[in-house]
Amino acid sequence: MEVKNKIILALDVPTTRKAIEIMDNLSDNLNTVKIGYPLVLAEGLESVTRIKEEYGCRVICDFKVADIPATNEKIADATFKAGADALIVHGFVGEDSAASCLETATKHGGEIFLLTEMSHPGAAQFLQPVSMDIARMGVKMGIHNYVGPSTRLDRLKKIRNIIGEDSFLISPGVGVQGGDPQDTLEFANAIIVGRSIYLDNDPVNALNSIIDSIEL
Ligand code: FNU
Repeated sequence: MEVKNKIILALDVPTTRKAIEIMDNLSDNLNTVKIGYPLVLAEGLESVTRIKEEYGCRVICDFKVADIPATNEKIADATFKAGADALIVHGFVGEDSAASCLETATKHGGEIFLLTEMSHPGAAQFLQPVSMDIARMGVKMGIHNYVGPSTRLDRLKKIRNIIGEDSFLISPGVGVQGGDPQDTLEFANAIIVGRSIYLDNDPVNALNSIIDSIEL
């Protein structure tokens, strides 16, 4: 997966109209976006289909899927039918649940990203003690793509060591949550950025500043 400028835009905006307004200004410098519950719960999975059709970009659906295998399969099926290219899946629910998403993704020619450790402070409470085991589970399952935190680079480095150089690691937490773009890219293949871009008075300039700050 080649991510243009190594930046994935998190489109956590309340309407498809707003997402389109942002993408009209930024799409020249991006080829991958991430769409999650804020937009899809407001506007439906049509928002995924629409963004995909309009910009031809790669869409990663951030649904942090964490249910029993049978339900995960239904969630994954609906997501890929809507046009998603990839789906973010929680690892803590166990191998069978993640495998169900992986199998469904493969059936649709899509991919999954396994979420290891999250970027917010609360991730240290329950998730952190098992996050490296989740990464190891992913390797055992043959999963290629992972999500890890830009807010704890020591942990991101450990995740990279476990999954190996050939795996694809994307990292949220850059900007508002405190992570640094260039430092994160020492371990991650691409960064996920949301508010630092779409909340800026000048999103084009905000995106360009991040691009300028990183070595491509
Ligand atoms: P921004 N996100 C995250 N941390 O922030 N998917 C994680 O550990 C994780 C995520 C998402 O802070 C978050 O939901 F697994 O505005 C949001 O969509 O730059 C984006 O990454 C970060 O947004």
